[in-house]
Amino acid sequence: MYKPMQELLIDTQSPLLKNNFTFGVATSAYQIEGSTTVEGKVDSIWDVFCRQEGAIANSDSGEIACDHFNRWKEDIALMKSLNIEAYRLSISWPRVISSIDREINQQGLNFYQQIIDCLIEQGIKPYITLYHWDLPQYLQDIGGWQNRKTAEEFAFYADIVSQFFGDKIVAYATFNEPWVTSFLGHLHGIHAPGLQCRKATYHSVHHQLLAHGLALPLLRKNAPNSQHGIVLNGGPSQAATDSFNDKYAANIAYQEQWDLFLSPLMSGCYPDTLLELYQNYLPKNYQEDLLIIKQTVDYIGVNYYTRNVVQSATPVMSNQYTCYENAEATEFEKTAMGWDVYPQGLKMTIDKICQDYQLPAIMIMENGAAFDDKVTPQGVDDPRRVQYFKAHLAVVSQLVISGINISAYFAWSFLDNFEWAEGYNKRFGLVHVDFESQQRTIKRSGIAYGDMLAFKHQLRGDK
Ligand code: IFM
Repeated sequence: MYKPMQELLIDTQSPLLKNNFTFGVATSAYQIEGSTTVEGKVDSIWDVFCRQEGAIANSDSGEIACDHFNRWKEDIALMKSLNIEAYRLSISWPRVISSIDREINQQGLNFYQQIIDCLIEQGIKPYITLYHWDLPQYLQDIGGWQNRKTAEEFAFYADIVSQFFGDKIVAYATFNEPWVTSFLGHLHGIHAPGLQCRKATYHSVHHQLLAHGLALPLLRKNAPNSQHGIVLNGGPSQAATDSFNDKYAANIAYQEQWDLFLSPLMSGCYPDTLLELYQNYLPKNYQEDLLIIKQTVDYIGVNYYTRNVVQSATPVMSNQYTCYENAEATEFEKTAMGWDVYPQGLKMTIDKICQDYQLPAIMIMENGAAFDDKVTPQGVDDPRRVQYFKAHLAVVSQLVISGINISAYFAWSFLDNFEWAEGYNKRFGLVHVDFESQQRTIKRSGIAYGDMLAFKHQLRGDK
């Protein structure tokens, strides 16, 4: 009998090896699909942003990406060969709703339907993210997330998608990492739409939260047996020094990453400290929306990669006042993104958010690392990624043993893909992609992930 190597989850008693825990892989539409102008798909803000000179490393774009639009069958077969239990993909809004007049693009819906049906046929559970950053450009043209109407349009889009797929989807996520869209896209200007404005940032936060709140009842009506939630990102914020200013900065950074979202979502109010600083940047009458935003969710998704080491900064411009910046932290191993490998930060983060809020189940919706992988005749040996997963899975195990309700873990990412402003240089995949030939090669980490799942299924006596 085939004996899978069990190098990722050393503790064979781990609760993660039980049936009620799900292991998956994740991707997002713009990062893998390519075919950005076919079958009625219109521009997203990322199509437009990538055309701006200097916006993306190496002038890369998602135009071809992993050509998943044409290769999805092969990709699902690869997933199946790795014993993957669940696949978290995102739907491209501009593939599905093609104009400001709410034209529905049936071809776009059909594209996702074939994928979802194929996943179900293969016994892989589909998880869907409705917004993974590719806002239709026609909405950006009326102000994007700065305009309340975008929240209403999101609810319409969520309604259409969930009417179409209903309960076939195990879990819907309204938003992926609204912090990133708001802060990297509207304050730091390094993501689409490339703005640098504090007011735009807080409007974006509020309107995404409102969109979530407007969509949730529709999702529940259309897919009463699916789980519904939202996915946030971040880690612990640690002050670079013991100075009062750095500690203050670290606290604000933490609150903007977590409390700015969790507090309205779970408690129906924005955090006092942030209101004192930034109330004027929120839309007028924002209070009236708080009741809509606070919906019961079935889960909170957490994307964890690293910690943030923060120091206080001098304000740059009055309208983009930012009191903190990331500090260079040197003592930990770094990934190719320059991020510290810091598995204990996952525990610190989850312990803290569970202490501060009454949370439903938690799903780790993304976790992973970029390294400079090389293909050799022997394959792609990525021991540091194997080690990264091993260390983080040990933490997830610990958290579950300590009584925290974590029900799923998704590795980011299934395939090497378009890493936003970094282009194709940063490889996060369990599967290596040669972007010239589109050749896929399963990395050692992918084999290890597949072996862990083979072991789990053997242990559980699955066929
Ligand atoms: O690639 C991204 C993903 O789109 C969102 N979460 C973080 C990943 C790595 O940067």
